[in-house]
Amino acid sequence: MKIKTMKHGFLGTDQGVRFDVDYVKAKAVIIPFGMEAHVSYGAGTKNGPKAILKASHELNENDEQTLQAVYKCGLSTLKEPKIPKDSAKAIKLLKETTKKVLEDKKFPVILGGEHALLSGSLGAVCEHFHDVSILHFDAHADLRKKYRGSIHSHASALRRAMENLPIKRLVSVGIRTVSEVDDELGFILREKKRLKIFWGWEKLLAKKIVVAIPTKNVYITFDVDAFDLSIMPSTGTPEPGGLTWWQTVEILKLAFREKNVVGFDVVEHSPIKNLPGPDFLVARLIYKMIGYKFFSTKTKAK
Ligand SMILES: [Mn+2]
Repeated sequence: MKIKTMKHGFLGTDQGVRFDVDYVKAKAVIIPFGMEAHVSYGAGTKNGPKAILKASHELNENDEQTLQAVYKCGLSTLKEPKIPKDSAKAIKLLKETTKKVLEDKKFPVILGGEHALLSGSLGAVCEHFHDVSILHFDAHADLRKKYRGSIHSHASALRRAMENLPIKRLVSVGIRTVSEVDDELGFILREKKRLKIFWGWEKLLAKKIVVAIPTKNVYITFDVDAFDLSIMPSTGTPEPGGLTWWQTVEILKLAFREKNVVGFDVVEHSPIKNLPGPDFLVARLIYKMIGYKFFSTKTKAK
């Protein structure tokens, strides 16, 4: 598979300083993938990657907690491909792309797009690494057997992963809505061992969450509707009672410190015109996560 990168990708250039590197030198590779085959309510996740990249151009290069210039790890952004309308084909394309990035010993960062893309990125991760668990942030469990006739729906994303891939455990954080139909609640009640849910109403302690992950290798899948809708309204099916910024960042920081995070996606961002705040939030989240991957979080700004 041939890799095509884009100029002025994640972080881009500022005042003549280029913040990205050529693909061969990159440690982290941004994969924009605005898949949108199934829509439950609000449409627009296909515009997610573009809005995130645009907002990223306005970010400061230093992380304010570690004072590290995160881009120095080596960032490269792929050109967004033409995404097939057929979900199975789209998933296959993302799987091949992620596989190539992993084979080149780089860290994949997927910008969604709808949650259904997980089967592609995680499929590649599971072929490359043994003993993988999922750390999942979401308002929804996404464990339906199928949804509105489709097995590839975003509402079934984690169910597909649990059924089709050798996932050791799924640890879901911030869940605050489940369905009784399509065997979602039934699955949750049955799969006590391979599944741990930290509900949105619980006191979400980072340590407790990270300890629940049994393996060293972890893939993080982050649905932006995990955040409270007051700070993250730009998503198709928002739910009240979600996570705050620092609460989320604390959990991520510990996960990256204690585990070998092998890749992550950020999905379901559906930008609202003339409301740039959520675009910035998502871009910052991604930049922070890359920083946590490549830099020690032991040093702190005073
Ligand atoms: Mn969701």
